[in-house]
Amino acid sequence: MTTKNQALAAWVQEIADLTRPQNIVWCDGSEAEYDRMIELMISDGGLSPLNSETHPNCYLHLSDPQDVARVEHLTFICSQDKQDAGDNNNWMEPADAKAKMNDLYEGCMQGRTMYVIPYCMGPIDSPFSRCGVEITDSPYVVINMKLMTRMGQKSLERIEKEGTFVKGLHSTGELDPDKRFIMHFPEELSIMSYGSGYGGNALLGKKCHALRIASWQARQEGWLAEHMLILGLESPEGETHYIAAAFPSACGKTNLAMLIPPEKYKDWKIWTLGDDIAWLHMDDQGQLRAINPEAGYFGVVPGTNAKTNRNAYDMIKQNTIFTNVGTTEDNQPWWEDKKEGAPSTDWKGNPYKDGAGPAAHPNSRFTVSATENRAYSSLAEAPEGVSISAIVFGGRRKELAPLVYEAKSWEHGVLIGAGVASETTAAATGQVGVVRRDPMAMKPFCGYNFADYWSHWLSFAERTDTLPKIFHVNWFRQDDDGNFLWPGFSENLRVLQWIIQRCEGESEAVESAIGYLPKEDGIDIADLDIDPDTWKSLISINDDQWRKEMTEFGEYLDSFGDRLPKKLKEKHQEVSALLA
Ligand code: GTP
Ligand code: SPV
Ligand code: MN
Repeated sequence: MTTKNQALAAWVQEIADLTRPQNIVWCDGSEAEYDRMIELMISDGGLSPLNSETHPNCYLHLSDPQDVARVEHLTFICSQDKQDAGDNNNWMEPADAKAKMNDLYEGCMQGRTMYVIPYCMGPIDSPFSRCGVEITDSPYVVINMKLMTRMGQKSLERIEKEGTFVKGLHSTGELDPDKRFIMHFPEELSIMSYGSGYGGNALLGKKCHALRIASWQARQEGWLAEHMLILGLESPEGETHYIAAAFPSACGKTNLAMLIPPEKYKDWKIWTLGDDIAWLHMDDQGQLRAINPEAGYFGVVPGTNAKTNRNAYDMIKQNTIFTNVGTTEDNQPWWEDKKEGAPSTDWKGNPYKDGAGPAAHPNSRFTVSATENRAYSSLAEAPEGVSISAIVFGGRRKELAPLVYEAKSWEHGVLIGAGVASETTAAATGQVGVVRRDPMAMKPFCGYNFADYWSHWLSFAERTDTLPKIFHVNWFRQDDDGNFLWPGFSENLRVLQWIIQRCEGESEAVESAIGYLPKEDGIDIADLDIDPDTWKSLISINDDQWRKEMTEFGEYLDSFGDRLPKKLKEKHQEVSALLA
């Protein structure tokens, strides 16, 4: 296999000359190819088969222990002008970045196979989809890209027809944390990644292309590339509303996207369209429509059990790649809060020792095709996407943010999105559990200056008057002993119901400075074990805390200087004045 596209053929040759692989393989995306790659990886130790009776066609990959999460401090946006990347990104001059990377790439694939992976982000026949080609020397990347994207022959055909594609070059290199960089060149639609084999650092279609590069393109072309799940909420009457929700990494997107309603609401249904990324376009009628550019899930394993997420739990019993989990004595995958079995080995492949840390790495992941999910929406592959009724922002906050509140307007909603702050998680290297500002859950993923990004968000109000309503949720409020105040998971359905009722004008709300809050009986919790005071605190605000929050948020906004949209500043002042 090779290609009719001259630019692609020339680029592949150029990279081969630079990296000097032993051989070059063009990936066709077939099942036979996947099976061959699995065999190859088993034979060279990159994968081990799991118990084939309990987990048919499931495999375990253990990363280098120093390479188990995204590396935000080593991730750069290399725009011509530093200000275009903004203070929200690390920046490097493009020529310097390329020189640095080319040094690392020089001869790096000697003795290795270079894989050429054409892929399509989004349904292959959707006008909103975008293609890319990832060149990699990692078989792990090949099998993950097969599950996560539309990969292979069909994508190559689309590339040959359209003539454009995002160029992604990846090498695992020496896996040396001091020789690890994830560089983005948005003006050239290209990505260079070196020194990591892990998830968002290495599967370049995901965060690098579908968020950082795509967000840059989306701004120029009038759409949005967001760190959002997409779900359909179907009522017993058979009416379905679609919701897109942005929560930071490891803050509940996959779980919400696959939610199984509690017993009391068993006639309701949640359909999954996507669990991590949404591309949003405005249609001719002024409706915001969403597609999921991905075709599979790279989801957090720990915490997944029959109670928290039955759909995911069952989905990962077959045809799944596990990365950095432990195993049981009979070679089943094991992780913390699985609520079944016991660990025998840990994520480093050592015998499990009680008290010596978790068996599964907190950022251990499953990779599985979306078609394995029994809640996968029949519209997930629709080229035109689905019409979005509500946009939801959220974060992990022990205090401050109420369970749910609603923006008073689109512009106010943009302020709420820009105000998202959340406790850091194991999805990225660094300290866990510290609150940091994470606007729209895009801090690690927005490929350009946040000030310009907020202007872009605000600009949608000028284009239509039928935009979705905007909400904010927080499933993670805690008491002084660290217990969650809200049961979460399935019970989050009750909050989604309120959100849809608000969209339909069916539920009254209480106006507050920060937005509309539910009335005490606005969300049915009669059958839940929540005492009245706790409930009140979940759906009200503490003015002192909020005054402090708005001051800090205001300082953060001001740090963007002249580029900060005036409208956002006005909205911030409006809310602050209401709290004064
Ligand atoms: P990324 O894949 O990193 O983008 O993460 P995500 O946003 O998809 O998060 P995910 O759904 O995988 O959840 C991350 C962690 O949060 C898991 O350990 C879940 O068990 C936990 N979690 C998810 N939803 C809830 C909830 O409603 N309440 C509580 N307490 N925990 C939750
Ligand atoms: C995230 O960190 O938000 C993820 C996992 O979804 S990764 O693909 O590594 O970015
Ligand atoms: Mn994510």
